[in-house]
Amino acid sequence: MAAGLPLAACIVAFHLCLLLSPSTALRRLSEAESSVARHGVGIRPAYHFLPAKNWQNDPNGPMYHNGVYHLFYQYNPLGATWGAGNLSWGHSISRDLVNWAALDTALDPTAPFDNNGCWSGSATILPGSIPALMYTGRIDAGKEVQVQNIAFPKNPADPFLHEWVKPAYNPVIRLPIDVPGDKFRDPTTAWVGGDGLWRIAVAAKVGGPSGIASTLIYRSKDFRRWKRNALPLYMSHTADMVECPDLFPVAEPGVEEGRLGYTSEMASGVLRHVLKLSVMETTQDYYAVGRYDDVVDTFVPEMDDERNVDDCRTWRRLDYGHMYASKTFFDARKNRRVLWAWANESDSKDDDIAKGWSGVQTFPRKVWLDKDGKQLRQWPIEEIETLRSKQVIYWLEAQVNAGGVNKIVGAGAQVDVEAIFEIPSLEEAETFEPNWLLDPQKLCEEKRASMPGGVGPFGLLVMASDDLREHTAIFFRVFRHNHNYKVLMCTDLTRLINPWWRALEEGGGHASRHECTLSMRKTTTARCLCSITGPAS
Ligand code: DQQ
Repeated sequence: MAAGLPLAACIVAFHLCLLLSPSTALRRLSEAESSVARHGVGIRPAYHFLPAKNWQNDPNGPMYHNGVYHLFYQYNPLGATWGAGNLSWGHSISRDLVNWAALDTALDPTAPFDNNGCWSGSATILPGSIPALMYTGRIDAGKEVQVQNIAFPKNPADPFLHEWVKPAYNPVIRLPIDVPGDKFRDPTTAWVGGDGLWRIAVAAKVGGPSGIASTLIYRSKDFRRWKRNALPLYMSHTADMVECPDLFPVAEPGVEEGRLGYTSEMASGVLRHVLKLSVMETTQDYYAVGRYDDVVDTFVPEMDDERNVDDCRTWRRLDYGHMYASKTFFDARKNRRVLWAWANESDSKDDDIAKGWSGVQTFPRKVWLDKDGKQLRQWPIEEIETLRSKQVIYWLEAQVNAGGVNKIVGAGAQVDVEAIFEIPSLEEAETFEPNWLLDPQKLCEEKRASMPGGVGPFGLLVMASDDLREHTAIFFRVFRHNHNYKVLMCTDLTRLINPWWRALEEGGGHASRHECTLSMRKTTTARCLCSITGPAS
């Protein structure tokens, strides 16, 4: 892989650390891979979590329990494609959220109440330190019926919780009469309200096929018998179907994050919550910061003017690009909230079958409320840095207004990049138009990597061929906004030739037509951390 720098803006110094080498544990799993063994090329990601083979999608039931992190995930044991009826819960464990060991699947579609798939759900740690998994069972009853089930560890004293049992009294929540059979799923982690009752939220479309996208609340005293609230936590008349809801508390600016606790702990100072929804029609995750009332169990988003409470598709995006069905958990080891999400890639079905796997989990990220009190901030957990073994530092001094590319040699197929750009003058920065905030991705599409601007684009070309015909641009632009500046970060994948096709020597020439904004920051210093996986060079 060659990496370079398009110097199209007024940067005078450029500092780049390339930090190489994936986790040995992950690599060990990878090497067992059929695809790598078959083709002898190291094209599997090694920084990101993925099972040894086959399809994975949503992260399920992440938790920290008795000194061990657990990650479950939607997994098709039978192949590299989705396969709705085959879906199981894959299960891996870790001491540090970085090095993972794979266990047998925790839940398989074997019971009458889940015979057509064990779909997404969450973990809750019950009093007595007993973890419980709540998940959607998909029943083939002539037509699809979704229900909510529960499972417990077979041996709660087993430190790794290898085996899980599904009580025969499942389902614990049946399909409501006003919800279509295929629109009732994805229970959240449970929490306790002021009345001492458990609550969970479940995504549903209420009122028939053209009903209302809702997040229903169920309450229970014993975690077995659940009763639906009359009012949903939230509903949208504009979105079609929402999935994988996630409700969690956020610390007000100035309140120590460690006091946040689990969703059930309404620590003083925790006055606000975040509701995250995955919207099926856009396959994107959106969130709002707002007020959750635990007497009536409703969530009222606090909106900026240009966003719409009812249309959750106008809410803030959790991220851009290929990222969906995210889920957080409270990490009691480090007193932080950690987010996982499915990176649903862009390979075709045929490519997935050929390579033998599909889907990665994003890095686990720490999330917290920004000091503006309106948006979340997030950053890969610090443990990720332990994957870095060889550090390569570049200082590039250049007068860059003329544009150009500096080639960095010696980068590997797996790198973390930290780049610092020093911009001596922001005089030329263009004015930011407020409505751009609603869709920064569109802004990236309109102002492509090749389009000159006031300050920017500047950035990195990664996964680049020597002649630069093939590359992925990660680029920045600085805008003037209300006596301050905003930095727009974009990736441009339009010149990407899939490394998998390349590895197969199919001649290349394909281009994935996708472009996205990765983040919008308010500072004049863009700190970016990119993890890049490519074919072994
Ligand atoms: N994926 C699961 C569903 C969920 C969807 C099935 C979101 O439970 O709604 O694999 O990606």
